[in-house]
Amino acid sequence: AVIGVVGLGYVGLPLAVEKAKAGYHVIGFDVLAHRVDMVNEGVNYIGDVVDSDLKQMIQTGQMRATTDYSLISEVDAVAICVPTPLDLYQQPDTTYVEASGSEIAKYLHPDMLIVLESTTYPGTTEEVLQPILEASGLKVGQDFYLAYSPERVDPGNKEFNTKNTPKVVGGVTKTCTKVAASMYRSVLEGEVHEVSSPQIAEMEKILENTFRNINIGLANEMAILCNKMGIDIWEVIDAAKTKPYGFMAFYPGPGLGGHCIPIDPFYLTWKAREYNYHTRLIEVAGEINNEMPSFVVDRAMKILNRYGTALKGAKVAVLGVAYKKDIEDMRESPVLEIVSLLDQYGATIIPVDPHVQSFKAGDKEYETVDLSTEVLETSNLVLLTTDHSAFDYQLIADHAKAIFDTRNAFKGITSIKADYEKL
Ligand code: SAJ
Repeated sequence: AVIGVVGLGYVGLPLAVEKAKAGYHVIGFDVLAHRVDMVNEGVNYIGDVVDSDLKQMIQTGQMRATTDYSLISEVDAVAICVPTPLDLYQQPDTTYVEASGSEIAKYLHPDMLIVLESTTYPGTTEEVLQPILEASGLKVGQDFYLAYSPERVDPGNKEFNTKNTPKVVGGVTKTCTKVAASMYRSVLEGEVHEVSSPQIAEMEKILENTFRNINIGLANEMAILCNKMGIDIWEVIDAAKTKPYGFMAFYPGPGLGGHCIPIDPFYLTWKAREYNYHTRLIEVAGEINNEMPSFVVDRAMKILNRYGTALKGAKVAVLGVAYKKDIEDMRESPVLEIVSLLDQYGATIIPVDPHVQSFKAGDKEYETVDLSTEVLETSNLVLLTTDHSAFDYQLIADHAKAIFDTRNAFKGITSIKADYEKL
């Protein structure tokens, strides 16, 4: 059978490789020609999330990519893995889903399966995608099958990947659910959990990520309070972790990054308004998480003041700009806001990140530099914002003047010469 994957990004590319490895012929679709070219050269531009087998899948002809959506007519099933961002007004932007749906509708044929994988508000599959597909004249559940199945890619996770992570599938009709579930069972190793509608599957994904967002917000609020009370929040969390049931550790940090956790809950907030409901918990957690960058800069200012050094003119080494450890993704990274704030205060920023070459923060471009004793010794303050494994924490501890650690990254380091403080 031939499977199509629309959208060759963080979700689509690994999924396409897994489907090809399972023996399907895979056609990857993307509107970005340079991405299509890179896939057809076996070049993986998504980092560790994509299995190294991409090149082999291309060489054996098992997988190929194209910008020509008319090839949808050749596929038996298609997974839509396009972005579902929030627009400028914090409203869900489903234009990519709609555009993909319109393209697919042009080439929709009997018995075809379409699965939406993009994280979105409950109702999208049936209210937005289904009408676009049925405009073809084909009827869902009879002529073609439509389901929703959320992606659960966790960048940097060495244990769980596209293949072994359990998958939830909800079809518009029972037949749709069955057809979709059997397609996933033929590709994935993990459990395929069938639910009674796309809305259940859409909502469970939002619950997963909202759960993380709110609990990170709790950890951040506790960190702010513990700082005022002179209590080590990290020791508190490690102690709470000894409870073997009913507690799950989340940690404070410099803010909430990534293209999912900070964004997905606001899909629910937006939809809830339709029912005149105000998702207060989500909004308050969002306020707390969004406050962390300025909290970090405020703490940095206080440390520098101990040396009579104003932020203005201070040299601040910012260690780690990716949104979380050991990945190169910068999307929504809270460090971008921290860098922009430091710049506004007139600090000189020395960005260090082995996974990121250059980035834009505020309206300025930055090039990262390598970590060196020179960088450490000439900086007034070292801000540890992303706890990459590649950093030599002992070197930093020995050569930095002052360190503000937002990730408890030095927990393994016993001797720290620098003036050390953590979140
Ligand atoms: N963070 C904290 N404290 C924590 C955990 C995370 O500050 O205790 C921060 C991270 O530094 C990062 C942000 O939150 O900036 C999000 O990190 P994350 O690990 O929750 O998530 P993502 O966005 O890389 O991927 C998550 C997946 N991760 C986990 O569940 C661990 C998974 O929830 C989803 O598959 C994915 O979002 C998605 O695509 O929805």
